Amino acid sequence: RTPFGDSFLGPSQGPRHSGTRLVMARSGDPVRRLLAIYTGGTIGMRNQDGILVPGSNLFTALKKLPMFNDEEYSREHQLPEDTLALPLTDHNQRIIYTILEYDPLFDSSDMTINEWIRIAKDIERNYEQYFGFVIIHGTDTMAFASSMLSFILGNLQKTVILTGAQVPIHTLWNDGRENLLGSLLMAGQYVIPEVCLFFQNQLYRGNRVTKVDSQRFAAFCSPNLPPLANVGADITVNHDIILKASMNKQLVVHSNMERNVGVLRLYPGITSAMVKAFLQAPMKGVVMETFGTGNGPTNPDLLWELKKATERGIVIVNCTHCLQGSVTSNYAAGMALSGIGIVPGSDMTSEAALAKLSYVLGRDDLDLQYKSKDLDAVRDSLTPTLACAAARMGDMETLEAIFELGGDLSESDFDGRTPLHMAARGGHVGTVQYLLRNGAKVNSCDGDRNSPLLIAVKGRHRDVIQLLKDAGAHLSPQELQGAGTELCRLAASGDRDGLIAWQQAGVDLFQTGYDGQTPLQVAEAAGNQELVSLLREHRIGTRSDIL
Ligand code: ASN
Repeated sequence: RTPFGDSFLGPSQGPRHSGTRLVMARSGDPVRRLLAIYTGGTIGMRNQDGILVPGSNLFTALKKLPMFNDEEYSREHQLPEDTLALPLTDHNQRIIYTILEYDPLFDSSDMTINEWIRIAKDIERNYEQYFGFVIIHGTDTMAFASSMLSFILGNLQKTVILTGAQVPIHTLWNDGRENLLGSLLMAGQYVIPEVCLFFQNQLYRGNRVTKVDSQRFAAFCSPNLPPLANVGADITVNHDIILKASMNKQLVVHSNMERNVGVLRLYPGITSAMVKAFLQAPMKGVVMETFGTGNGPTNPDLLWELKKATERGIVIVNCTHCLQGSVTSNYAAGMALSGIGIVPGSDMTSEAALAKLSYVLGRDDLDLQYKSKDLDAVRDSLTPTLACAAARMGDMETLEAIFELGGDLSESDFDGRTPLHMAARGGHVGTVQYLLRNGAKVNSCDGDRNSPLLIAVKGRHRDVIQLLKDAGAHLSPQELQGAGTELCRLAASGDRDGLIAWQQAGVDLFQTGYDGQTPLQVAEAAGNQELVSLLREHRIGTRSDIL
C-alpha cells in the first residue's frame, strides 16, 4: 500500500488505449498521476531590482493556490513533499502531479539540445509511473524545445505538454495559472500521444508552433496546422489530426541529435561570401529561410556556393520566411534552388526543420559526409512527410518537384499515410489523378488500416471515389465489417450523399446494421420519404440506380 492508497498505483495509472488514439477521462478511473518538469521561464520568475530572474520553489507558490492544491485531499492521502492534487474535475477525475524542479533553473534563452535531451531522459526514467507529462519552460525558445522534443521522443504513447507564461504566476494578473492548469487538465484527461504546446486555451502540435508575440498572452501560433484542441467552456479535440500512438513499441530517446545545424535567413543583397562563411565546417545541415514560396536570389556566385555545399554533403532545407504557407516550385528563382540539391521544406516552421535536420543527421545509420547515397537517404526520409502535406493541400507543384527530384510518391509517412490518402481526404481530383499516374498504390492502408477509397467515401468525394474505383480500388473486408451499421446511421440522419458515396464504392446498401435493420427500414421508421423512395428504387433496379 502506498501513501496514496491502493488506487494510486492501480491499473488506471497507464493509458489503456489499445486500438484507440485518444482517451477521455472516465469517472471510473480514480486518479491520474502526472509529472510536471519545471525547467524555468517567466512563469516562475521573481523580480529582482526590476529585472526578472528564474525563481525556484514553484511548488510552494502552487501550494498556496486552491486551484492547484486540494489541501484536504493532500492531507488525507498524505501526498509526498513534491506532490499536489488538483481539485476534482467535472468528470470526477482526480489529477495528482509531482513537480520535478531543475537546479539551476533556466531562462529559456539558455536552453540547448543538451537540456532538451535531459528532459527527455527524465520522461523516460519516469515513463511507467506517470499518465502524462507537463514541461514548464520559458516561452522564448519553447517552439524550438517542442520541435526538438517531438523528434527526440520516439514511439510516444503518452501526452507530453510544454507550457509557460508571459507574466509570472506570482503576480496578480498573469497567464501562468491558466496555462499551467489547462496543461495539467489536458494531460490528465486525454491521451494525446504527441509532444504538444499549450498556451492561451489552445493545444498545438509541438513541431508546428512558433512564437509570434513577445508580450501578448497569445504568444504562439500554429500557422499551418489547426490546434489539436481548443479549450473553452467545452474542450473541442480535433481527433482527425492527432497522431496515432505506435502501439507495443517502447519509448526511445534519440539523444544523438546533430548539433552542427543552423538557420540562414536570406535577404535581398546577401553576398556569396557571407553564405560561404556560414556554410563552413563544422556545419552539417542548414535551414535556409527563403522568400515567399521558397525563392532566393539567382545570383550565380551565390548559387555556386550553395551547390558546392550540397555537394560536400551539407543538407540544406528550404523553408519560407513567411509565417504561413508552403514552399512550392512555381518560380524560376525557387527552381534554381531545388536544381542544386536543396530540399524543399514544404510548410515546416524553421524550428521544426532545424529539429528534423538535427534528428536525421544524428542518426548513426547514416554517414552523410561526402556520400551522395546517404544524402539521398536523408532526402527520402523527408520526402513522405513533405509529399503528404502537399497532397493534402492539392499542391501539385510541390508534388511534381518531389517527383522530379526522384522522390517516391507511394511512400508512407510515420502514420502509414501515403500522399494518395491525403489527396483523397482533401478531395483533390487532379492530385489523385497525378498520383495514380505516378506510382501511387491504390489500395495501400494507413496506420488506422484505412484505404484511400474509404477516406474518399467518408469525405463524400464522388469524383475521387470514381477515379479510385477505375484504378482498381476496393474496400477491404475489414473496412466492410461495420458498413451495415454505418449505412443505418447515415439513413437515420437522412444523409443521402453519405449513402451514395458508399454505394459508389461498391457497397450493397441492403446489408443490415448491428440490430438486424436495413437502411431502408431505418429510413421508413424515420419517415424520410425521399430516402425511402431512393432506397426502394435502388432495391428494384441496379446498384447504380440512385447515383
Ligand atoms: N525569457 C523568458 C524565457 O524564455 C520569457 C518567458 O518565459 N516568457 O525564459
